Amino acid sequence: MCADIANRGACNCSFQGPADCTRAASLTGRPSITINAHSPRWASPAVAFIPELIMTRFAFIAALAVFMAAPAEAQDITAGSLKISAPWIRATPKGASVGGGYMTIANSGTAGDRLVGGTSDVSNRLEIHEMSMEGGVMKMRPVAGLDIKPGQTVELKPGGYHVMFVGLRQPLEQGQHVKATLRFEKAGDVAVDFTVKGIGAQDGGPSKAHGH
Ligand SMILES: [Cu+2]
Repeated sequence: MCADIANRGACNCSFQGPADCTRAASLTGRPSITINAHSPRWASPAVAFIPELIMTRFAFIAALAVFMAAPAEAQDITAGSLKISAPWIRATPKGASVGGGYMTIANSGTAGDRLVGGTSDVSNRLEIHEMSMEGGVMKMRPVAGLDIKPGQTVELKPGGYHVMFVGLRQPLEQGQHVKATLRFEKAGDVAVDFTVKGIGAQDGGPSKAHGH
């Protein structure tokens, strides 16, 4: 049964016969259906008979593969005299309503600029927050803006300033990329791609009691 394909190690023969195998192979344009090994639902002969579903699923997995092949680290972004480096956001547990975003913003110009807000694809709002120790307790509060003076490099990091994705519409998973737009008084709107790092990621400084 489906010996031709099985001999090439491409079909796990979870399909029920030669006809199914040939059909599935021709649908994908090539016989390497190694996805079989990881997707139990593919093993159902009933599913295999629905070409549209197969194609949809295959296209989805292909898209996912491209997505996952994206660079692990986000690129630096230059906007006017500002350079935004290593933007990252911490992964969130299921059901979390907020997530913290961090980056370094350097101003090489002769005029100051100010981060005043932004928007994101994954949350209802994007706020600028400051964390500080108050009476031995780490607290955070929203601020209207964050100045980046001429020649200054401002670090947004756990335990300090950060952008807060408020009203998350989905959990943030490690390895994902989150698109956001940061608004600066002078540089204007700047598109930033945040890399989602692990829930325990620190990259400098403690980040306790980081909830609302
Ligand atoms: Cu916050």
